[in-house]
Amino acid sequence: MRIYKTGEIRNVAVVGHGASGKTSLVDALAFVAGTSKRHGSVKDGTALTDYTADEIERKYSINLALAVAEWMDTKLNLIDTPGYLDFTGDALAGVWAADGAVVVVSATAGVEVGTEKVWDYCEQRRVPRMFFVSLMDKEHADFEKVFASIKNRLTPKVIPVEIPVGEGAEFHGIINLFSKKCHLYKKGTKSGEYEEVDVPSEYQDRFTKYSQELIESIAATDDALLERYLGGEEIGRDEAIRAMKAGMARGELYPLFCGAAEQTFGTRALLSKMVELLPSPAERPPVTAETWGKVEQITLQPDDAGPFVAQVFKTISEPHVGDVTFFRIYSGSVKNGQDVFNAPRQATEKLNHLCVAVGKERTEISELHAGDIGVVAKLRDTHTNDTLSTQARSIVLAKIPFPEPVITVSVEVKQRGEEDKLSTGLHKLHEEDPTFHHEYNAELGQTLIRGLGERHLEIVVGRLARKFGVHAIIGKPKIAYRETLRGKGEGQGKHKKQTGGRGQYGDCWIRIAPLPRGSGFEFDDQIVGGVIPRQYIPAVEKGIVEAKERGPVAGYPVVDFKVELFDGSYHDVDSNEMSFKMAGILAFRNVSPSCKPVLLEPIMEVEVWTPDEYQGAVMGDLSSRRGQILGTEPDGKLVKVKAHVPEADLDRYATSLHSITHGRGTYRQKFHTYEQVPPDVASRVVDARKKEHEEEKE
Ligand SMILES: Nc1nc2c(ncn2[C@@H]2O[C@H](COP(=O)(O)OP(=O)(O)OP(=O)(O)O)[C@@H](O)[C@H]2O)c(=O)[nH]1
Ligand SMILES: [Mg+2]
Repeated sequence: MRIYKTGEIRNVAVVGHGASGKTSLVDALAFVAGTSKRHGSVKDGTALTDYTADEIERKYSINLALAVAEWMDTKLNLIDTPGYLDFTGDALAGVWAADGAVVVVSATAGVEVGTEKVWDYCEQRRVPRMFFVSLMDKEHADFEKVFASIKNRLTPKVIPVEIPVGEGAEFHGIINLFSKKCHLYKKGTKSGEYEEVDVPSEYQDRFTKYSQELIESIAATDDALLERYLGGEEIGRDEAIRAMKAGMARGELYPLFCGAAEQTFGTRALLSKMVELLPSPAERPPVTAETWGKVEQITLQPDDAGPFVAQVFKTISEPHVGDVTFFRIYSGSVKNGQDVFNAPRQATEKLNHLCVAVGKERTEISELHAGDIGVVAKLRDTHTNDTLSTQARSIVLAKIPFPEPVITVSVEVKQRGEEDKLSTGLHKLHEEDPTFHHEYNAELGQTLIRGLGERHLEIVVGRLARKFGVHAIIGKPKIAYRETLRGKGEGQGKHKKQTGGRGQYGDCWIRIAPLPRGSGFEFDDQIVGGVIPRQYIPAVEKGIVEAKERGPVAGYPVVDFKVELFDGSYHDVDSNEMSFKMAGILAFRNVSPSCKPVLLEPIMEVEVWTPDEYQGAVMGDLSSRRGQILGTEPDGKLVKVKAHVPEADLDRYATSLHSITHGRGTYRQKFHTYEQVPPDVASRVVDARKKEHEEEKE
């Protein structure tokens, strides 16, 4: 592959809902351009950008992957992204690394949840976009309906540049509104070849209508052009394309294309328009960054003359290779074998075997220019979202705002003794994938993993087994229950032991009283007259603090109560700290069961965003989870529902919200308070806890 200069590069993210045909499209584009020698398919497991074992087995994309299509002396870096929301972190990363996007919308399904999601990412990054209506050859394909759904749900600024000839099984050509020609695909077309003919007479009316709409939309974005158009002047093709490109850069126009990638229909026109309408890195606004240490804001121009700065937007570990790092250069150029610097990690990295990736194949290249995307293997200390620069000019880019995890499960090793391997594996997987998090919760005695969905976490567990040889089992996270004392009580704790020689003696009297929720624990020393010597009083407190970690109801920590130490006695010889600590423990154990102990559970404050047609179902579901609805309010196009829900009833809530709202609902939760568990629920918790203790003993 030859070396491309900044102006000859287009970085294009291919985004859309799951199964809209992105991977098939990327494969077809690279094949039709001639850069890839084989036309692969998702069904056969040979698609260029679905090459990992997981993807081949499941037949959908999990990781973003790169392909290249060399077309019209331009290098199109195609970034294929996964459509499933569980892997949406990679869709975001793909958009971040790109300068333009092709939003793929299925001709049968129209705009879906995943389309809206990636549209938001493109809005955040302000990348120019074009639409591709895919699967035009599928039964029930409906171009008009899809066009209307884009208009209604995404943007009124969408404008067709092509219209299909036939739909579904009849689909066999495309009329191009710019060239005013019709491309008819021949039977057995392999690489997008077509016959160019005049617009068929039965399509003349539609052609006239859409052509007029197209030229009016373009003219409307440019005053001078509009004036000439209204004056009856003809606007030439090149001029119209220039104006359209400028309009797209300002977010005023979104052209729409169509085709059937599996049959390579519509691929040539799309390739040409990606080159002509999407910006090169040099045409994008400069990005801001900070110098390392001095924290001074700087602006990076996509120019070889600038300092080398690149962002790692993906790391993937491959069998027999190790970590492979994908990076996008924002400024400067880089040579094969060059030393670069990862400033926040203070690590020098050598870019040995600098490569360009086409699917799983990597081709070594001697240099890459500003704006290009490169791949390198075996960096030692560089992870997703890191910035690479040079020691002389250490610079850090703003991080890619990866989404926060929404689902938590516990993991446990199948085989004892593999705990260390588990924690190393989880740590490595987090460095690769910032939407995956893990922690060890000492109170629960569980390792918790968090991600964007159940499918995401299943994939993580699969990787643990394959890459790190750790077999882990997914389970339900435990709930951090508490206990409290609702009544007052009083009593003694006496520890006395006489075992020949020096004995042990500690004796104390305490009063327990409840405190308001959230107060924790208070210790009140009311000893007078030295009935317990000063030096032993902290020992009594220590004993109570230790004992309250296992409450009388089910052995959970006891909170929100006060202990008054008001009496006791001691022995001149046998009393010591240890004995008074024991006395404290015994006093708490004696008195607490009579203080109306109850179980408390964590209550979460939950905010759910849903389209209003699902509001009733969402609220009904929250109520059935013992939730208390606090209120609803409109928030943009959605309704926000606020509720207090016990954490115990929120297990896998993300999954049910997804199904209730057909994937359109999102939610956020945070800890609110502890509240008493209703008696029927409490008895179940107590029984389960007892069983757990018995199992532990076995
Ligand atoms: N009829 C028809 N089917 C297609 C076409 N393109 C893709 N498909 C099929 O549609 C399904 C989804 O295609 P993919 O290319 O995997 O879709 P994707 O958007 O990459 O899916 P995710 O990776 O899950 O987001 C596969 O079964 C393809 O064989 C097409 O042009 N025509
Ligand atoms: Mg795919």
